[in-house]
Amino acid sequence: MFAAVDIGASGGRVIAGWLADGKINTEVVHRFGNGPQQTDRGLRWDIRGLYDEVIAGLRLLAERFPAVVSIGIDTWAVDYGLLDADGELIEDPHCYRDPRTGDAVRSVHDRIDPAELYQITGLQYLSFNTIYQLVAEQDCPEWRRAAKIVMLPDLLGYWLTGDLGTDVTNASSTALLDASTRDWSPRLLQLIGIDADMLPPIQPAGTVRGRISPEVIKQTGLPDDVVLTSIGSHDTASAVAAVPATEPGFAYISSGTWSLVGLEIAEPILTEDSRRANFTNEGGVDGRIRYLRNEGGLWLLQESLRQWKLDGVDHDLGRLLAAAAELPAGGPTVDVGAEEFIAPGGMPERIAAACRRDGQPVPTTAAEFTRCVLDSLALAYGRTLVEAASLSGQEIERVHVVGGGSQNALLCRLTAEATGREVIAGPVEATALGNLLVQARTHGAISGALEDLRALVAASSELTTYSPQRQDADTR
Ligand code: LFR
Repeated sequence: MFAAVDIGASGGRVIAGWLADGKINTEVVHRFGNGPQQTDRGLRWDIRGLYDEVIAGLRLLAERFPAVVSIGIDTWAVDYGLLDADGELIEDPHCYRDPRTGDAVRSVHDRIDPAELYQITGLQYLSFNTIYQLVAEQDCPEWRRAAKIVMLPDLLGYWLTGDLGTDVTNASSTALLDASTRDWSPRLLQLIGIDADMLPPIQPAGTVRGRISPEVIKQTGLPDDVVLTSIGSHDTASAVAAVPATEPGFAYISSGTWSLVGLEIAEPILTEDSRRANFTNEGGVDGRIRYLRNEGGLWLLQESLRQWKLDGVDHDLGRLLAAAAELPAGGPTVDVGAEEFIAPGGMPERIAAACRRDGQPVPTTAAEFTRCVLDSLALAYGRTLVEAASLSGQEIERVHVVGGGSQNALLCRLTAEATGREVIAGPVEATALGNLLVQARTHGAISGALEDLRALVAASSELTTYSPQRQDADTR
Protein backbone atom coordinates (compact mmCIF):
# COMPACT_ATOMS: atom_id res chain seq x y z
CA MET A 1 0.00 0.00 0.00
CA PHE A 2 1.42 3.35 -1.11
CA ALA A 3 0.27 6.94 -0.89
CA ALA A 4 0.68 9.75 -3.40
CA VAL A 5 0.54 13.35 -2.28
CA ASP A 6 -0.15 15.18 -5.54
CA ILE A 7 -0.55 18.95 -5.39
CA GLY A 8 -1.27 21.11 -8.39
CA ALA A 9 -1.70 24.85 -8.71
CA SER A 10 -5.47 24.60 -8.28
CA GLY A 11 -5.84 21.68 -5.87
CA GLY A 12 -4.24 18.76 -4.11
CA ARG A 13 -5.09 15.22 -3.10
CA VAL A 14 -3.81 12.32 -1.07
CA ILE A 15 -4.40 9.09 -2.97
CA ALA A 16 -3.85 5.54 -1.77
CA GLY A 17 -2.74 2.96 -4.31
CA TRP A 18 -2.28 -0.81 -4.27
CA LEU A 19 -1.68 -3.56 -6.80
CA ALA A 20 -4.00 -6.50 -7.35
CA ASP A 21 -4.54 -8.83 -10.35
CA GLY A 22 -2.06 -6.97 -12.57
CA LYS A 23 -3.78 -3.65 -12.01
CA ILE A 24 -3.25 -0.59 -9.92
CA ASN A 25 -6.20 0.42 -7.79
CA THR A 26 -6.56 3.83 -6.20
CA GLU A 27 -8.73 5.62 -3.72
CA VAL A 28 -8.70 9.35 -3.09
CA VAL A 29 -8.66 9.80 0.68
CA HIS A 30 -8.43 13.60 0.82
CA ARG A 31 -8.90 16.53 -1.57
CA PHE A 32 -8.15 20.18 -0.91
CA GLY A 33 -8.04 23.45 -2.78
CA ASN A 34 -4.98 25.48 -3.70
CA GLY A 35 -4.22 28.74 -5.43
CA PRO A 36 -1.73 31.58 -5.27
CA GLN A 37 -2.46 34.21 -2.62
CA GLN A 38 -2.07 37.91 -3.37
CA THR A 39 -0.16 39.41 -0.42
CA ASP A 40 1.50 42.79 0.13
CA ARG A 41 4.76 40.93 -0.57
CA GLY A 42 3.64 39.59 -3.94
CA LEU A 43 1.89 36.45 -5.12
CA ARG A 44 2.69 33.55 -2.78
CA TRP A 45 1.73 29.97 -1.91
CA ASP A 46 0.30 29.18 1.49
CA ILE A 47 2.70 26.28 1.90
CA ARG A 48 2.02 25.80 5.62
CA GLY A 49 -1.69 25.56 4.85
CA LEU A 50 -0.89 22.94 2.22
CA TYR A 51 1.25 21.04 4.72
CA ASP A 52 -1.67 21.04 7.19
CA GLU A 53 -3.83 19.53 4.44
CA VAL A 54 -1.18 16.88 3.79
CA ILE A 55 -1.18 15.99 7.49
CA ALA A 56 -5.01 15.87 7.50
CA GLY A 57 -4.86 13.57 4.46
CA LEU A 58 -2.25 11.30 6.03
CA ARG A 59 -4.42 11.01 9.14
CA LEU A 60 -7.34 9.84 7.00
CA LEU A 61 -4.98 7.53 5.13
CA ALA A 62 -3.74 5.93 8.34
CA GLU A 63 -7.33 5.24 9.43
CA ARG A 64 -8.42 3.81 6.11
CA PHE A 65 -5.19 2.04 5.02
CA PRO A 66 -3.09 1.22 8.09
CA ALA A 67 -0.71 -0.96 6.03
CA VAL A 68 0.80 1.95 4.08
CA VAL A 69 4.57 1.53 3.63
CA SER A 70 5.61 4.58 1.65
CA ILE A 71 4.61 8.11 0.63
CA GLY A 72 5.69 10.08 -2.46
CA ILE A 73 5.14 13.80 -3.05
CA ASP A 74 4.82 15.70 -6.32
CA THR A 75 3.87 19.30 -7.07
CA TRP A 76 4.30 21.76 -9.91
CA ALA A 77 7.91 22.74 -10.66
CA VAL A 78 10.17 25.82 -10.54
CA ASP A 79 9.04 27.25 -7.16
CA TYR A 80 11.03 26.87 -3.95
CA GLY A 81 11.21 27.92 -0.32
CA LEU A 82 14.23 29.46 1.38
CA LEU A 83 15.36 28.03 4.73
CA ASP A 84 17.51 29.91 7.21
CA ALA A 85 20.53 28.42 8.98
CA ASP A 86 18.21 26.82 11.59
CA GLY A 87 16.18 25.09 8.88
CA GLU A 88 13.19 27.44 9.30
CA LEU A 89 11.21 28.61 6.28
CA ILE A 90 11.92 32.34 5.93
CA GLU A 91 8.71 33.35 4.10
CA ASP A 92 5.92 31.74 2.12
CA PRO A 93 7.30 30.78 -1.30
CA HIS A 94 6.65 33.05 -4.26
CA CYS A 95 4.30 31.83 -6.97
CA TYR A 96 5.83 31.62 -10.43
CA ARG A 97 2.98 33.80 -11.73
CA ASP A 98 4.28 36.81 -9.78
CA PRO A 99 5.62 39.12 -12.50
CA ARG A 100 8.80 39.91 -10.60
CA THR A 101 11.50 38.54 -12.87
CA GLY A 102 11.71 41.10 -15.71
CA ASP A 103 14.99 42.68 -14.55
CA ALA A 104 16.37 39.32 -13.44
CA VAL A 105 15.91 37.85 -16.92
CA ARG A 106 17.92 40.74 -18.39
CA SER A 107 20.54 40.40 -15.67
CA VAL A 108 21.03 36.64 -16.27
CA HIS A 109 21.17 37.10 -20.04
CA ASP A 110 23.80 39.85 -19.59
CA ARG A 111 25.95 37.33 -17.76
CA ILE A 112 25.39 34.41 -20.13
CA ASP A 113 24.11 34.33 -23.68
CA PRO A 114 20.73 32.56 -23.77
CA ALA A 115 22.13 30.26 -26.48
CA GLU A 116 24.90 29.14 -24.13
CA LEU A 117 22.47 28.78 -21.24
CA TYR A 118 20.38 26.45 -23.41
CA GLN A 119 23.41 24.39 -24.37
CA ILE A 120 23.99 23.69 -20.67
CA THR A 121 20.45 23.27 -19.37
CA GLY A 122 18.37 22.41 -22.46
CA LEU A 123 15.53 24.22 -20.73
CA GLN A 124 12.74 26.13 -22.45
CA TYR A 125 12.87 29.86 -21.76
CA LEU A 126 10.07 30.74 -19.36
CA SER A 127 10.33 34.00 -17.47
CA PHE A 128 9.60 32.14 -14.22
CA ASN A 129 12.34 29.50 -14.43
CA THR A 130 13.95 29.18 -10.99
CA ILE A 131 17.20 30.80 -12.09
CA TYR A 132 15.38 34.08 -12.81
CA GLN A 133 13.30 33.88 -9.65
CA LEU A 134 16.45 33.40 -7.55
CA VAL A 135 18.17 36.37 -9.13
CA ALA A 136 15.04 38.47 -8.50
CA GLU A 137 15.11 37.24 -4.89
CA GLN A 138 18.71 38.29 -4.38
CA ASP A 139 17.53 41.90 -4.10
CA CYS A 140 15.16 41.06 -1.20
CA PRO A 141 16.17 41.24 2.50
CA GLU A 142 15.09 37.62 3.02
CA TRP A 143 17.86 36.43 0.71
CA ARG A 144 20.53 37.49 3.22
CA ARG A 145 19.24 34.90 5.68
CA ALA A 146 18.89 32.11 3.13
CA ALA A 147 20.95 28.98 3.79
CA LYS A 148 19.04 26.44 1.66
CA ILE A 149 16.95 26.56 -1.51
CA VAL A 150 14.33 23.82 -1.36
CA MET A 151 11.89 22.89 -4.14
CA LEU A 152 8.28 22.65 -2.92
CA PRO A 153 7.78 18.85 -2.85
CA ASP A 154 11.10 18.61 -1.04
CA LEU A 155 10.03 21.25 1.47
CA LEU A 156 6.91 19.24 2.33
CA GLY A 157 9.12 16.13 2.46
CA TYR A 158 11.57 17.90 4.76
CA TRP A 159 8.78 18.74 7.18
CA LEU A 160 7.63 15.11 7.13
CA THR A 161 11.06 13.53 7.58
CA GLY A 162 13.70 16.11 8.55
CA ASP A 163 15.70 14.99 5.47
CA LEU A 164 16.65 17.26 2.60
CA GLY A 165 17.02 15.96 -0.93
CA THR A 166 15.67 16.48 -4.41
CA ASP A 167 15.26 14.53 -7.62
CA VAL A 168 16.35 15.17 -11.15
CA THR A 169 12.86 15.75 -12.56
CA ASN A 170 12.24 18.85 -10.51
CA ALA A 171 15.88 19.95 -10.41
CA SER A 172 15.81 20.07 -14.22
CA SER A 173 13.13 22.79 -14.12
CA THR A 174 15.43 25.22 -12.31
CA ALA A 175 17.83 26.04 -15.19
CA LEU A 176 20.64 25.30 -12.77
CA LEU A 177 21.00 21.66 -13.81
CA ASP A 178 23.40 20.54 -16.51
CA ALA A 179 21.30 18.46 -18.92
CA SER A 180 24.33 16.40 -19.94
CA THR A 181 25.73 15.50 -16.49
CA ARG A 182 22.29 15.66 -14.79
CA ASP A 183 23.87 17.38 -11.81
CA TRP A 184 23.90 21.00 -10.63
CA SER A 185 25.97 23.10 -13.02
CA PRO A 186 28.95 24.60 -11.11
CA ARG A 187 29.29 27.24 -13.85
CA LEU A 188 25.68 28.43 -13.53
CA LEU A 189 25.78 28.40 -9.73
CA GLN A 190 28.89 30.53 -9.80
CA LEU A 191 27.36 32.83 -12.40
CA ILE A 192 24.47 33.75 -10.16
CA GLY A 193 26.44 33.60 -6.92
CA ILE A 194 24.92 30.53 -5.26
CA ASP A 195 27.00 28.19 -3.10
CA ALA A 196 26.58 24.57 -4.08
CA ASP A 197 25.72 23.67 -0.48
CA MET A 198 22.54 25.78 -0.69
CA LEU A 199 21.07 23.09 -2.94
CA PRO A 200 20.22 19.58 -1.76
CA PRO A 201 21.76 16.46 -3.26
CA ILE A 202 20.01 14.98 -6.30
CA GLN A 203 18.64 11.47 -5.85
CA PRO A 204 17.26 9.29 -8.65
CA ALA A 205 13.51 8.68 -8.54
CA GLY A 206 13.11 5.43 -6.66
CA THR A 207 15.36 6.20 -3.69
CA VAL A 208 14.17 6.19 -0.09
CA ARG A 209 14.46 9.81 1.11
CA GLY A 210 13.96 9.07 4.79
CA ARG A 211 11.66 7.83 7.52
CA ILE A 212 8.60 9.81 8.47
CA SER A 213 9.49 11.57 11.74
CA PRO A 214 8.19 10.29 15.10
CA GLU A 215 6.34 13.58 15.55
CA VAL A 216 4.40 13.15 12.29
CA ILE A 217 3.74 9.48 13.13
CA LYS A 218 2.18 10.64 16.41
CA GLN A 219 0.13 13.36 14.68
CA THR A 220 -1.22 11.09 11.95
CA GLY A 221 -1.32 7.56 13.36
CA LEU A 222 0.78 6.25 10.43
CA PRO A 223 2.78 3.06 11.07
CA ASP A 224 6.16 4.00 12.54
CA ASP A 225 8.27 2.47 9.75
CA VAL A 226 6.64 4.35 6.87
CA VAL A 227 9.12 6.12 4.57
CA LEU A 228 9.17 8.98 2.09
CA THR A 229 10.27 7.76 -1.33
CA SER A 230 11.82 10.05 -3.92
CA ILE A 231 9.65 9.81 -7.05
CA GLY A 232 9.28 12.00 -10.14
CA SER A 233 8.50 14.95 -7.87
CA HIS A 234 7.80 17.27 -10.80
CA ASP A 235 4.12 16.50 -11.41
CA THR A 236 4.64 16.45 -15.18
CA ALA A 237 7.37 13.81 -14.83
CA SER A 238 5.07 11.54 -12.84
CA ALA A 239 2.27 12.14 -15.36
CA VAL A 240 4.54 11.24 -18.28
CA ALA A 241 5.71 8.10 -16.44
CA ALA A 242 2.05 6.99 -16.35
CA VAL A 243 1.13 7.71 -19.98
CA PRO A 244 -0.74 4.49 -20.89
CA ALA A 245 1.23 3.90 -24.09
CA THR A 246 1.63 0.29 -25.12
CA GLU A 247 3.67 0.95 -28.27
CA PRO A 248 6.36 3.41 -29.35
CA GLY A 249 5.44 6.34 -31.60
CA PHE A 250 3.40 8.22 -29.06
CA ALA A 251 3.27 11.85 -28.09
CA TYR A 252 1.67 13.10 -24.89
CA ILE A 253 -0.18 16.11 -23.64
CA SER A 254 -0.27 16.50 -19.89
CA SER A 255 -3.26 18.76 -19.71
CA GLY A 256 -4.22 20.81 -16.70
CA THR A 257 -3.45 24.35 -15.58
CA TRP A 258 -0.65 24.07 -18.14
CA SER A 259 -0.39 21.89 -21.22
CA LEU A 260 2.89 20.06 -21.51
CA VAL A 261 3.10 18.84 -25.07
CA GLY A 262 5.82 16.58 -26.40
CA LEU A 263 7.67 13.31 -26.64
CA GLU A 264 9.97 11.11 -24.64
CA ILE A 265 13.55 10.90 -25.89
CA ALA A 266 16.76 9.24 -24.67
CA GLU A 267 19.29 12.07 -24.96
CA PRO A 268 18.75 15.84 -24.73
CA ILE A 269 18.48 17.86 -27.95
CA LEU A 270 20.53 20.98 -27.30
CA THR A 271 20.63 22.45 -30.79
CA GLU A 272 20.02 26.07 -31.70
CA ASP A 273 16.93 25.01 -33.70
CA SER A 274 15.53 23.39 -30.59
CA ARG A 275 16.21 26.50 -28.53
CA ARG A 276 14.60 28.76 -31.10
CA ALA A 277 11.53 26.54 -31.08
CA ASN A 278 11.62 26.89 -27.26
CA PHE A 279 11.52 23.17 -26.53
CA THR A 280 12.59 21.90 -23.16
CA ASN A 281 14.62 18.84 -22.17
CA GLU A 282 13.32 18.14 -18.69
CA GLY A 283 14.54 15.17 -16.71
CA GLY A 284 12.16 12.22 -16.64
CA VAL A 285 11.88 9.11 -14.51
CA ASP A 286 14.53 6.43 -15.28
CA GLY A 287 16.82 8.93 -17.01
CA ARG A 288 14.39 9.58 -19.87
CA ILE A 289 14.10 13.08 -21.29
CA ARG A 290 10.77 14.90 -21.51
CA TYR A 291 11.17 16.80 -24.74
CA LEU A 292 8.24 19.16 -24.69
CA ARG A 293 6.97 22.68 -24.88
CA ASN A 294 5.01 24.24 -22.08
CA GLU A 295 1.99 25.76 -23.73
CA GLY A 296 -0.58 27.71 -21.81
CA GLY A 297 -3.31 25.52 -20.46
CA LEU A 298 -6.78 25.43 -19.01
CA TRP A 299 -5.61 28.25 -16.75
CA LEU A 300 -7.05 30.68 -19.30
CA LEU A 301 -10.48 29.10 -18.83
CA GLN A 302 -10.11 28.63 -15.05
CA GLU A 303 -9.17 32.29 -14.69
CA SER A 304 -12.04 33.40 -16.93
CA LEU A 305 -14.48 31.41 -14.77
CA ARG A 306 -13.00 32.99 -11.65
CA GLN A 307 -13.34 36.47 -13.14
CA TRP A 308 -16.97 35.92 -14.20
CA LYS A 309 -17.74 34.69 -10.70
CA LEU A 310 -16.16 37.82 -9.20
CA ASP A 311 -18.37 39.78 -11.60
CA GLY A 312 -21.42 37.97 -10.26
CA VAL A 313 -22.00 35.14 -12.77
CA ASP A 314 -21.15 31.61 -11.62
CA HIS A 315 -21.06 29.59 -14.85
CA ASP A 316 -21.56 25.84 -14.89
CA LEU A 317 -18.56 24.41 -16.75
CA GLY A 318 -20.50 21.49 -18.25
CA ARG A 319 -23.10 23.79 -19.74
CA LEU A 320 -20.50 26.20 -20.99
CA LEU A 321 -18.61 23.40 -22.77
CA ALA A 322 -21.83 22.12 -24.35
CA ALA A 323 -22.61 25.62 -25.66
CA ALA A 324 -19.02 26.06 -26.87
CA ALA A 325 -19.27 22.76 -28.78
CA GLU A 326 -22.25 24.12 -30.73
CA LEU A 327 -20.28 27.10 -32.04
CA PRO A 328 -18.82 26.88 -35.54
CA ALA A 329 -15.15 26.07 -36.13
CA GLY A 330 -12.79 28.78 -37.39
CA GLY A 331 -13.39 31.32 -34.62
CA PRO A 332 -10.72 33.56 -33.09
CA THR A 333 -7.60 32.10 -31.47
CA VAL A 334 -4.90 33.50 -29.21
CA ASP A 335 -1.32 32.44 -28.41
CA VAL A 336 -2.07 30.52 -25.21
CA GLY A 337 1.61 30.34 -24.25
CA ALA A 338 2.14 34.12 -24.41
CA GLU A 339 3.60 35.99 -21.45
CA GLU A 340 0.49 38.22 -21.39
CA PHE A 341 -1.64 35.35 -20.02
CA ILE A 342 0.66 34.22 -17.18
CA ALA A 343 -0.45 36.52 -14.35
CA PRO A 344 -3.89 36.18 -12.73
CA GLY A 345 -6.77 38.67 -13.08
CA GLY A 346 -9.03 40.07 -15.78
CA MET A 347 -8.52 37.10 -18.12
CA PRO A 348 -11.57 37.56 -20.42
CA GLU A 349 -10.54 41.15 -21.07
CA ARG A 350 -6.97 40.11 -21.87
CA ILE A 351 -8.21 37.44 -24.29
CA ALA A 352 -10.53 39.97 -25.94
CA ALA A 353 -7.69 42.50 -26.20
CA ALA A 354 -5.44 39.93 -27.91
CA CYS A 355 -8.17 39.10 -30.46
CA ARG A 356 -8.84 42.80 -31.10
CA ARG A 357 -5.13 43.53 -31.54
CA ASP A 358 -4.84 40.73 -34.11
CA GLY A 359 -7.88 41.99 -36.06
CA GLN A 360 -9.95 38.88 -35.23
CA PRO A 361 -13.59 38.72 -34.15
CA VAL A 362 -13.76 39.46 -30.42
CA PRO A 363 -15.57 36.90 -28.23
CA THR A 364 -18.41 38.37 -26.21
CA THR A 365 -20.33 35.50 -24.59
CA ALA A 366 -18.82 33.09 -22.05
CA ALA A 367 -19.34 30.24 -24.55
CA GLU A 368 -17.42 32.18 -27.20
CA PHE A 369 -14.54 32.80 -24.79
CA THR A 370 -14.53 29.11 -23.86
CA ARG A 371 -14.47 28.05 -27.50
CA CYS A 372 -11.69 30.55 -28.23
CA VAL A 373 -9.52 29.10 -25.42
CA LEU A 374 -10.11 25.49 -26.51
CA ASP A 375 -9.55 26.22 -30.22
CA SER A 376 -6.37 28.07 -29.27
CA LEU A 377 -5.12 25.16 -27.16
CA ALA A 378 -5.83 22.61 -29.91
CA LEU A 379 -4.05 24.80 -32.45
CA ALA A 380 -1.02 25.10 -30.17
CA TYR A 381 -0.98 21.32 -29.62
CA GLY A 382 -1.06 20.66 -33.36
CA ARG A 383 1.82 23.06 -34.06
CA THR A 384 3.90 21.86 -31.15
CA LEU A 385 3.66 18.22 -32.14
CA VAL A 386 4.65 18.94 -35.75
CA GLU A 387 7.73 20.75 -34.45
CA ALA A 388 8.52 18.08 -31.85
CA ALA A 389 8.45 15.38 -34.55
CA SER A 390 10.64 17.39 -36.88
CA LEU A 391 13.21 18.42 -34.24
CA SER A 392 13.51 14.93 -32.76
CA GLY A 393 13.14 12.92 -35.96
CA GLN A 394 10.52 10.81 -34.16
CA GLU A 395 7.27 9.84 -35.89
CA ILE A 396 4.08 10.48 -33.95
CA GLU A 397 1.34 7.95 -34.50
CA ARG A 398 -0.99 8.71 -31.65
CA VAL A 399 -1.41 11.30 -28.94
CA HIS A 400 -2.11 10.50 -25.30
CA VAL A 401 -3.90 13.17 -23.29
CA VAL A 402 -3.57 12.70 -19.53
CA GLY A 403 -4.65 14.81 -16.54
CA GLY A 404 -7.73 16.93 -15.96
CA GLY A 405 -7.99 18.05 -19.61
CA SER A 406 -8.48 14.42 -20.69
CA GLN A 407 -12.05 14.73 -19.34
CA ASN A 408 -12.78 17.68 -21.60
CA ALA A 409 -14.37 15.92 -24.60
CA LEU A 410 -14.53 19.06 -26.72
CA LEU A 411 -10.84 19.78 -26.19
CA CYS A 412 -9.93 16.15 -27.00
CA ARG A 413 -12.02 16.21 -30.18
CA LEU A 414 -10.48 19.50 -31.31
CA THR A 415 -7.03 18.08 -30.50
CA ALA A 416 -7.64 15.02 -32.68
CA GLU A 417 -8.68 17.33 -35.52
CA ALA A 418 -5.76 19.73 -35.04
CA THR A 419 -3.10 17.02 -34.79
CA GLY A 420 -4.63 14.69 -37.38
CA ARG A 421 -3.86 11.84 -34.97
CA GLU A 422 -5.89 9.51 -32.85
CA VAL A 423 -6.19 10.96 -29.36
CA ILE A 424 -6.34 8.55 -26.41
CA ALA A 425 -7.70 10.35 -23.37
CA GLY A 426 -7.01 9.29 -19.79
CA PRO A 427 -6.24 8.62 -17.08
CA VAL A 428 -7.21 11.80 -15.25
CA GLU A 429 -4.99 10.91 -12.30
CA ALA A 430 -1.88 10.04 -14.34
CA THR A 431 0.34 12.10 -12.04
CA ALA A 432 -0.73 10.22 -8.92
CA LEU A 433 -0.38 6.90 -10.79
CA GLY A 434 3.18 7.72 -11.88
CA ASN A 435 3.98 8.72 -8.32
CA LEU A 436 2.49 5.48 -6.90
CA LEU A 437 4.04 3.13 -9.47
CA VAL A 438 7.57 4.40 -8.92
CA GLN A 439 7.07 3.81 -5.19
CA ALA A 440 5.63 0.36 -5.84
CA ARG A 441 8.67 -0.54 -7.91
CA THR A 442 11.10 0.85 -5.32
CA HIS A 443 9.51 -1.29 -2.64
CA GLY A 444 9.39 -4.46 -4.74
CA ALA A 445 5.62 -4.69 -5.36
CA ILE A 446 6.28 -4.59 -9.13
CA SER A 447 9.32 -4.69 -11.36
CA GLY A 448 10.26 -3.64 -14.85
CA ALA A 449 11.02 -0.69 -17.06
CA LEU A 450 8.85 2.37 -17.60
CA GLU A 451 7.16 0.51 -20.49
CA ASP A 452 5.96 -2.14 -18.03
CA LEU A 453 4.61 0.50 -15.68
CA ARG A 454 2.79 2.13 -18.61
CA ALA A 455 1.27 -1.19 -19.68
CA LEU A 456 -0.02 -1.57 -16.14
CA VAL A 457 -1.63 1.87 -16.30
CA ALA A 458 -3.21 0.96 -19.66
CA ALA A 459 -4.62 -2.25 -18.14
CA SER A 460 -5.99 -0.37 -15.15
CA SER A 461 -7.61 2.66 -16.81
CA GLU A 462 -10.72 3.43 -18.78
CA LEU A 463 -9.51 5.27 -21.87
CA THR A 464 -11.48 7.17 -24.49
CA THR A 465 -10.32 7.33 -28.11
CA TYR A 466 -11.07 10.28 -30.39
CA SER A 467 -10.46 9.70 -34.04
CA PRO A 468 -9.39 12.64 -36.23
CA GLN A 469 -11.98 11.73 -38.88
CA ARG A 470 -14.97 10.96 -36.72
CA GLN A 471 -16.90 13.28 -34.43
CA ASP A 472 -17.67 10.61 -31.82
CA ALA A 473 -15.57 8.82 -29.23
CA ASP A 474 -15.03 5.17 -28.22
CA THR A 475 -14.64 4.30 -24.58
CA ARG A 476 -12.99 1.12 -23.49
C1 LFR B 1 2.53 21.67 -14.44
C2 LFR B 1 3.88 22.32 -14.21
C3 LFR B 1 4.66 22.47 -15.48
C4 LFR B 1 5.55 23.61 -15.13
C5 LFR B 1 4.57 24.51 -14.44
C6 LFR B 1 5.16 25.48 -13.48
O1 LFR B 1 1.82 21.57 -13.25
O2 LFR B 1 4.64 21.60 -13.28
O3 LFR B 1 5.37 21.32 -15.89
O4 LFR B 1 6.18 24.20 -16.22
O5 LFR B 1 3.70 23.64 -13.74
O6 LFR B 1 5.83 24.82 -12.46
